[in-house]
Amino acid sequence: MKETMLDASFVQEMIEVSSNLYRLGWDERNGGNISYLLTEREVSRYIDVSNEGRTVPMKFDASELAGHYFIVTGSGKYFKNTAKAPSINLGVIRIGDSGDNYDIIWGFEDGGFATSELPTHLMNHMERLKADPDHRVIMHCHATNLIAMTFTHSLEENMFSKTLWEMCTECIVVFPEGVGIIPWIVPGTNEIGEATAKRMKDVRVVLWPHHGVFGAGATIDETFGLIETAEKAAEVYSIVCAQGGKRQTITDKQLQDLADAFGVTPRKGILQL
Ligand code: 2HA
Ligand code: ZN
Repeated sequence: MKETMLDASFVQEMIEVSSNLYRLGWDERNGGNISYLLTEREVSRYIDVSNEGRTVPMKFDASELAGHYFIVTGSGKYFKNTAKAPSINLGVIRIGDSGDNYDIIWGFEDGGFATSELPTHLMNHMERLKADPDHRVIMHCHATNLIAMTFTHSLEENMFSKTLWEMCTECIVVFPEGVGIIPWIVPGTNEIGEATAKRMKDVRVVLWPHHGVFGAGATIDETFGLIETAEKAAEVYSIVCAQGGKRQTITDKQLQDLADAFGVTPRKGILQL
């Protein structure tokens, strides 16, 4: 029997990760969105890519990504429902040659569209592809403790990054470049996309204060793992504060020793040695 799109590993990965994000409480209601860059070869194994599909206009210039394929979560769709109705909650899109529209070539079967955060996703993909030729995934979620920290902690990036590094030994190894933080901006806009993409030039985790987090990576697993690690550090921070604050910590010298042992370079200006 011919394989269908539902057999594709990238569809299965999207289902698994949306279910995990929901189960962890980071994507309530229609919260969160994911986009995953695919090759034409991966897509054409399951469907005829010469079909134009439904064309949807976009209000920004994505011509750098013309002809690129992505599997994306749907606007207004609930991660809770992805596993039971993948072809309604997910879609495969191809960016049009003019860069100001996309074709839906699979999915969104109820007439739906790609995520409302598509501007941020595509702008982030453009930046991350320049920084990392293996880049493929952008993931947004409402990670609870990271959001909470944006109310109680300084929003200065170096201070925020340092606190996360201190909360779990693995953090500096997983995100040695630290985190980016943009100002509060209305979601779904080109403006928030531009601000996020600007930070994505040199970091793979960007916080949206009082809203959530964006992560970037080469695979779904790696990107999820990155967000999971930052959120775990934020969870430890919440518990440390609830227990009355730090009495001891990982020192700057120990953080540098960790970086040396794992061959990573911490963002300059954070460790005071
Ligand atoms: O898709 O998370 O930021 C819903 C959101 C918007
Ligand atoms: Zn959101």
